[in-house]
Formats: sequence, C-alpha cells, structure tokens
Amino acid sequence: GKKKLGLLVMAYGTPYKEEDIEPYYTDIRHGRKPSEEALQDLKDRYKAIGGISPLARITEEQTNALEEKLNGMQDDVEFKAYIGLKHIHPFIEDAVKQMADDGIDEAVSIVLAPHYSTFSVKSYNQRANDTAAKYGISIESVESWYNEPGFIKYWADAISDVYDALPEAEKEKAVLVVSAHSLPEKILKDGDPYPDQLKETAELISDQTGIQNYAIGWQSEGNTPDPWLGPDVQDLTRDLHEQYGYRSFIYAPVGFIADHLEVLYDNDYECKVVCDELGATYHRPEMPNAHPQFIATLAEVVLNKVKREV
Ligand code: FEC
Repeated sequence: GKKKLGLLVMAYGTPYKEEDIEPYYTDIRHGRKPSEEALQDLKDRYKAIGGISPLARITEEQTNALEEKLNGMQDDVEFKAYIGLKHIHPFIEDAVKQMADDGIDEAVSIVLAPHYSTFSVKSYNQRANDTAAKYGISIESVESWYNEPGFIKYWADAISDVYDALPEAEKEKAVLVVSAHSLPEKILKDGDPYPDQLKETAELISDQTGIQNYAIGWQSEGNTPDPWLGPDVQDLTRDLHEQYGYRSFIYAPVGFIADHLEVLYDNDYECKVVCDELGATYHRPEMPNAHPQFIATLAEVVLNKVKREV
C-alpha cells in the first residue's frame, strides 16, 4: 500500500464547554490560576459571542478538509490527519502519541496561524518535535505561510468584496486595518520576524487590491504588566479618524484564520464600539475558515514541504 504520512495540524484550542474555561485559562497562563475577576471577565466574553467559541468546530472542519484535499491532489502517499492543540485536549503531545500508536513514523506539521513567532509557531513546533523524538517519529514542520499567493488572494478578494459594496464617495474615506495578535515587546530583542511578516502580508494585500489607505495594528493583547506590541487596533482607529477623517473602517485580522473569540469579540464588538462612538462604519471581511480556496493553499504549502524533504 501507499506510505502513510502523519499530518499534524496544530491550533490554539478553545473551551468545549463552560467548565473548561478555568483550566483552559490556567493553561494559557502557564499553570497560574486566573483571579475570580479575570475568569468572570473571560466567561462574559464567551457569553457575548454565544456561550462558547465556534473555534473547535472550525479547526476540525479545516483539518478534515485539508486531509481530504491532500489525498485528492496526489497518489504517492496517504495523509492521515491529527489535531494537536496548544491549550486544551487533544494536546499536541496527545496527537503525536496517537500517531505513534497508529504506527506512523513520518509526519508533516502545520500551525493554523500564518506568521512565525517565538511565542506561537516556535513553541508549537518545539512541543511536537520533542514528543516525536521520544517515539522515533520524524516531523517536517512548516514554519510560516503568511506570504503564500493563495493566502493573499483569499484576503484580497474578501476585502475587495467589502470595498466594492461601499458607495463611491465613501471609498476615499475608508481605511483598511491589517492586524495580528499582539505579543510582548520583548520578542523584538531576539530579532523575532513576526512584525516584519505582518508588514509583508499587509503590503502584498495592498499591492493586490490597490488599496493604499491602510494601517497595521495589533490586537487582543494580554493582561500583563509588560509592554505589548502596538498600536492597539482600538487606539489606532481613534487616531486614524482624528488625523485623516476616515469614516469607514475595514478590519482584516490576518494573523487569525477562523471565527473565534479574538475576532468575534475583539474586532466585532470592541472595534465596533469605537467605530460607533466616532460615527464611522465598521466592516470585517469573512474569515478564511474552511473556504475551499484557502484550504487548497494550505494543501500546497504542506505538499511543497513534503516534496522538498523527499
Ligand atoms: O476560544 C477562542 O475562540 C479564542 C481562542 C484564542 C486564539 C488565540 C490566539 C493567539 N493567542 C496568542 C497569544 C496569547 C498571549 C496571551 C494570550 C491570552 C489569551 C487568553 C485567551 C486567548 N488567548 Fe491567545 N488566543 C485565544 C484565546 N494569547 C482566552 C487569556 C485571556 C486574555 O488575555 O484575553 C497572554 C498569556 C499570558 O497571560 O501570559 C501571549 C497568539 C495567538 C495567534 C497565534 C495562534 O493562533 O497560535 C500569538 C485563537
């Protein structure tokens, strides 16, 4: 038969039910329990987006679609997908162990986040590779895919759809806010490529759409005393309105690829509040989720990684 290749799809993870919120939050905080107040605040945010996040379902849809696409694209190997999550079960370690139990000795991995950072992709890959080494599995890891033509095309099309629907006079008064999850500023002193990669994504989208009024922002920063990368998207919205009189704000949170708390709350609620306050209109193109063109792009990225290693 065909060689079986593990396909390790790594993602952030989300609580499956309300009782999961506390252990999930504790895991994100490296084992430190959140205060009652912080926990309640997080519970309230999940409540505001409908109780729990759709992220678990979307990660599963993306993974299934990717496996199917990869197996339809080529006949040399059979990909078998495993979901490995950062902050809740099935953890990355569980997924790798499952691969070993299934007799898999070679795998390729991809993180469902486009930009590389020491805090995100590096830590996912390290956990995967450390566990794989224990079981004698070799894993080839995709490091980033923030500048893939198909990824840029997805966003360019989704953003253009929003612009095309704006009245002609509004287009000049519109600005595109391209963002990713903020990280502590201390990543910069070790030369983390994260901010430059976001900048490149924004430039490629601008080139492809012809939209020149755009700004780069950071969002969803954590509740810690250290400084985080800025400007925060909410402050940025106010500044852009004040300085240039923009009346329509189009948010493209390109550091994420799914509808989840950080988009449904931090953009769709928090940024919208600021827009409402300013009398500006809020727009947010659809997230990639399991869009076929987006999945095809991920499949190409995975296949290129496998081919390079063969
Ligand atoms: O449940 C959902 O729908 C939302 C899932 C979710 C995604 C996500 C993505 C990223 N995070 C990244 C970094 C950090 C850092 C901290 C941090 C904190 C939280 C909290 C929740 C949360 N994150 Fe997250 N993030 C998601 C959810 N994240 C909940 C805790 C409450 C809060 O602070 O809002 C700060 C940790 C600390 O306190 O030390 C750092 C990065 C990404 C994008 C890359 C990726 O997906 O891996 C980076 C989705």
